[in-house]
Amino acid sequence: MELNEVTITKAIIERFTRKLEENLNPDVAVVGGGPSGLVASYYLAKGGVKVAIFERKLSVGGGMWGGGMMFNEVVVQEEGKRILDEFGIRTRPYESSYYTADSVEATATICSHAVKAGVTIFNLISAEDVVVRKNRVTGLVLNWTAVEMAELHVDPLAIRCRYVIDATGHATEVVTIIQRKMGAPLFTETGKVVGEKSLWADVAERDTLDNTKEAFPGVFVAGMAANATFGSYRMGPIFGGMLLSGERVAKLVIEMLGQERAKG
Ligand code: 48F
Repeated sequence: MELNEVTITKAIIERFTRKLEENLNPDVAVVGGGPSGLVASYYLAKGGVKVAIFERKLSVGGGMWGGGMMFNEVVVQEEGKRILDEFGIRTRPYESSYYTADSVEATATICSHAVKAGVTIFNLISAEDVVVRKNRVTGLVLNWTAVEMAELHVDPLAIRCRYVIDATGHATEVVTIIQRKMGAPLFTETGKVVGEKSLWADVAERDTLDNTKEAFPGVFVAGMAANATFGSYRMGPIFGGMLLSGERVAKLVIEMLGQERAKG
C-alpha cells in the first residue's frame, strides 16, 4: 500500500477534533501538567471523574524533569514515597527518611499512569481566562500557546466544567487572573493571592497540604500554586508535597462532586 499524505493529515485532524469535542464539558479541567496536576488528574480519573489537563508547554511534567538545578534526581520523604510506590517508580533510600528517584523515570511514569487511568492531556494549550456565572468559575478560556507566544490577536475558545484545578506552579495563574478580573475576594486571609515566601522546605511541605483547597468558588489550588495562593514558603526540589497535594485535591474535588450529585 502506498502511503497517502492526505489520509495521514485527515486522520490527525479528525482524531484531534474528536478528542477536543469530547472534552468540551469535563467534570474537572486541570490547568498545568506539572507533578501536582498530573497526580491530581490520575486520582480523579481513577475515581471515575472525567478530567482533562491543559498544559502550555510541549511536554507535561513541569519542573520535575530537571530535578534540582538540572541534577536529574528528585527527593521525596517517607509520605511521598508511598505515591511513587503506587506508580511503580524506583526509589533509593538516602540517610534516614529520604528517598531519591530518577526525575525522568518519575515524570514519564506519572504521566503514563495518568493517561492510562483515562486522563486526556492537551499540550500546547494555555488557559488565558476563566468562564464565570455570577461569582463562580464554570469553565476555562483556552488558546494555543503559539498564539500567546506570537502575541497574535486571535480570539480564544472556551470549555465548561464543574471544577477547575489551578496547578500552574509558582505563577498561580488561574487565581491571579480571577483576582485581577473578578473583583471578588479569594478564600485567603487577605482576599488576594498572598504570594510565595522564600525557601523553607520543612514548613513548605506541610503547608502545601493544608493550602490545597478551594481558593474561589469552583477553583481549587494544588502544588506550588497552593502555597503561592495562601502565602507559604517554597520547598525546592523535594517533591513529596507536590504528589500528596495532587492526591489531596483529587479527594476534595471527588467529595464536592459527590455532594452535588446527592443534591441532584
Ligand atoms: O511548575 P510545575 O511543575 O507545578 P507543580 O505541579 O510543581 C512544582 C514543582 O515543579 C517545583 C517545586 C516543588 O518541588 O517548587 O517547582 O506545582 O508545573 C506547572 C505547569 O503548569 C503549566 C506550566 O507550563 C507547567 O508545566 N502552566 C502554567 N500556567 C499555565 C500552564 C496556563 N495558564 N495554562 C496552561 N498551563
